[in-house]
Amino acid sequence: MTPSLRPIRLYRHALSGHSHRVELFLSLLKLPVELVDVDLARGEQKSPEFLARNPFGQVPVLEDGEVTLADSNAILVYLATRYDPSGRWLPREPVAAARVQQWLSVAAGPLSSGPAAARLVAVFGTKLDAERAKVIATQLYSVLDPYLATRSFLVGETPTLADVALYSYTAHAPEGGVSLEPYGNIRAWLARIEALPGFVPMRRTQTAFAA
Ligand SMILES: N[C@@H](CCC(=O)N[C@@H](CS)C(=O)NCC(=O)O)C(=O)O
Repeated sequence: MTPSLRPIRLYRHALSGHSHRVELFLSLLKLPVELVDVDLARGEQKSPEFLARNPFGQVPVLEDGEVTLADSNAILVYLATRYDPSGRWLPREPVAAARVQQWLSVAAGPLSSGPAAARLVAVFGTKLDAERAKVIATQLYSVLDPYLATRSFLVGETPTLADVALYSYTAHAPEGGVSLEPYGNIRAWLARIEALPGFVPMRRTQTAFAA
C-alpha cells in the first residue's frame, strides 16, 4: 500500500501509555503525525463523535486516510505492516513473528493489569486494587528482568514491536509505586530504547519516586 495523502492523525492523551506506544512507534518510523488530544477527564472519549471512531470509547485511535483503527497493539501491527517494508519491527519469520505476538499479549495482559493499573490508581485515582496490581507487576518484572540478562531486546538483537509495546508502562511504573530499582536488566533495556533514533518520551507525572 502506498502512504495516504492526508497526514496520519492520532487521537491520544498525553499521559496514556497506550497512546504513547503508538506515538513512539510513529516517531521511530519517522512518520509525520497530527496529534489530537482527547480530554479523558471530561469524558470526551464517550461522546457520540468519538464512539463512532472507537465504540470502546478509549484512546488511542489512529486515522490514516480511509482507515480508522483502535487498540494500541493493533495500530502497531498496522503501522509496521504498512510502513516498514524491511519487516524489522514485525518479522515475517514464523518463530520471531510468534515471539513478538507473545509480548503483545503480555502488554495487553499483565503489563496492563499490573504496572499500568497501579499507575492509574496513583496518578488518576482510578478505583482499582492497587495491591493486586503491584503483585502482578512484581511477577511480570521477576520474569522480564532475568529474560533480559542475555538479550539486548525482547525478540532478537534489534528492536521490534515487542519492545515498543512494553516500553511506556514499564518506564513509568515508578509513578504507580512500582520501583525498578531491583531490575537492572530492565533499566538497561529501557536505556537502549531511549537511545534509539527517533525516541520520544512520555511526560512524567509528580507521583514518580526514584527508580
Ligand atoms: N486495549 C486498549 C486499551 C486502551 C486504554 O485503556 N485507554 C485508556 C487510556 S490509557 C482510555 O482511553 N481510558 C478512558 C476510558 O476507558 O474511558 C489499547 O491497547 O489501546
